[in-house]
Amino acid sequence: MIQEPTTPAPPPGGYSAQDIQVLEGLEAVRRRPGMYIGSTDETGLHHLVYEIVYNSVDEALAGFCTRIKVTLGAEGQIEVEDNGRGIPVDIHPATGVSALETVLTRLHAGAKFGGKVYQVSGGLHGVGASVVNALASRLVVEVKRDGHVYRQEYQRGKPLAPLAVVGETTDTGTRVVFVADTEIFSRVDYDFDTLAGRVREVAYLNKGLEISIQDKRKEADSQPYTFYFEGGIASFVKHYLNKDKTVIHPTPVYFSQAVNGTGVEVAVQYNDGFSETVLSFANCIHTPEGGSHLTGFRSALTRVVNDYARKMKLLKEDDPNLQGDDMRSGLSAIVSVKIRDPQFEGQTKSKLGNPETKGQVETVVGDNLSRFMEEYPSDAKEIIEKCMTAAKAREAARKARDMVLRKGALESTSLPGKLADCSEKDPALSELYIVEGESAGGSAKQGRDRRFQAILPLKGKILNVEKASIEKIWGHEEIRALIAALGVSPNGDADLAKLRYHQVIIMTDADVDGAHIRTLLLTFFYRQLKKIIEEGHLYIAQPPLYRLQAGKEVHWVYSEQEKDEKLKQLEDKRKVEIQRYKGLGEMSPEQLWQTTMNPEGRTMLRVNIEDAAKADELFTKLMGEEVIHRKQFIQLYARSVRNLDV
Ligand code: 0RA
Repeated sequence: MIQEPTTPAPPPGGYSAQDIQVLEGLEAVRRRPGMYIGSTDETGLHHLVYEIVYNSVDEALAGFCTRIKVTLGAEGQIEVEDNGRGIPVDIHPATGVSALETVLTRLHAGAKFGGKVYQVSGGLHGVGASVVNALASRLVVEVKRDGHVYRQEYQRGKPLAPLAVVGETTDTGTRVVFVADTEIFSRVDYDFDTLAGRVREVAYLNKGLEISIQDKRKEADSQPYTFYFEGGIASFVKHYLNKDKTVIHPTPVYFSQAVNGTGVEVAVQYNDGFSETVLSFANCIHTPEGGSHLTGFRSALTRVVNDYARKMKLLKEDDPNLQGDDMRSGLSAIVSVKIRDPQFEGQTKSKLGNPETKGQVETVVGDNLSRFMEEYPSDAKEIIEKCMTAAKAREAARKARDMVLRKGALESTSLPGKLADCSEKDPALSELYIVEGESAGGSAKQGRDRRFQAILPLKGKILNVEKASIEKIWGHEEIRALIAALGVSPNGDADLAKLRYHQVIIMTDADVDGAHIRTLLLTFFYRQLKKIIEEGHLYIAQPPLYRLQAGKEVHWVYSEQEKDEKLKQLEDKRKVEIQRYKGLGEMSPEQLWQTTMNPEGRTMLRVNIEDAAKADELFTKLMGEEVIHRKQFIQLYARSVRNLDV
């Protein structure tokens, strides 16, 4: 347990220039936490835990730690314990204080300080522990090494006393306990499932590492969840990505190899579906925007498949090469690299930039994949045939598209009949509302500002994209109306120059059906029009859940919590009339405009790639070919189906 603080005495000789620098560094973190952890909302809060866990993962990557234990305690307390070598405690020559204190108080003095100890670092910015320390009202660190137990406590980043020996031991390891500062974080409430999910992912990405997580907030003797995957990312592909799918070769192709200090680990397994799920990671950090590691993987895959297909005469002399897209259908894969100095770029800092990584991954994947093809010719043949089928489908789709184009259905001159277009012609100023159902569509058409808001009502549930082949997607009426309205065509040319609206807004009911249709649409965009999401054009409208009326005063509220709060405020005085909105169609056009569509007051959520990937995952679970899994999933989640938000 953390004890009550005592004010630290100033050091005997007064503060040195170096001390002042340290204090200023930590103060900078407290003043602008967002710069260091992204945000101070729930995401930033959870980030604190990850930073500490990553430090222990680094120790595991270095080969000295096999177990990490994460515990959520009462009053916002987080504990992370590992069985590594223990953070060094000797006096650090550059700072004059223990290496431990240096790590916890100097910015950019993360695990990499001291040079070559670590090959890689999992921390997002490599600033880890000191940032967490600065943002923690209390932090205790305990190190077991050299026969002793060392301990030091901090308050908002400042040591309360020098490092002290508090016991003897034959073990080694590091234990960090911290409490996030409520001066920085308005809500210190961790979501166990979020943390457990991430911890599980980290365990998959570090085979042989055991990570357990336990929630002691309500019951002190709750069961810990322990994650340990001997097969690492190969298990991830087999049991997670391909869980509800029929695979075309029983064992994932798996290899792990280092080149020039870069660790490259890849697992690949094809299923008989049409869509692709490739997740890439750099130092255990998910990179949904891809980057050089993914590019290297794709180009090696294309090359190896073509070479092998030629060699085995599966591709005839005058057949054209298979294209990168042909390798994607039914592909499930994980590409994980561990590199010395990861550079994260892109809109959400989730794209790996390091240029040298591309060639390194390409080499490792090229060598190992061609060896696999030689050693497992029947699996290789299945994979090649799958790619060749995709190539044929691509050709058929091109023909189908040409035909549709010839019919004029996709030309911008022939917009779908049910689109109520806006008069604005500049895409940057135009909005398209995709609305579920004819009646809601009617309200939206009447309620909108027709100068810049267009409405496209979609009939019922759109096509089940997962099961549909490419030709079917193209033939589907609702999809054709949607892409014709957008002015772009899926995959083939992902050129957004012709996109007719720069804000594409999905507006569905606030109920389970609405959530389902939203999942379908997100999945469609994710798989067929990813660019629209990547460039930040896709949004989700937020219609209110309730209308509260007290006398002449009307309030719209958007969540259960907001309703309860507002009711408390209003009910003291008057009788409040509560009306719940189930469907958009129940609102009058004026109400819809006022609450959901008027740019002056509306809230919209911008969809990022990770939201869409989650929708895609949920969608696979719900719609996947295997009915048994679907049943299990629905039973498992039936009670929380009201939270089926994506
Ligand atoms: C630097 C050097 C050594 C260990 C560590 C850092 C270390 C850091 C953390 C953070 C969490 N758990 C950790 N475990 C170890 C190795 C020094 C040596 O014994 O040679």
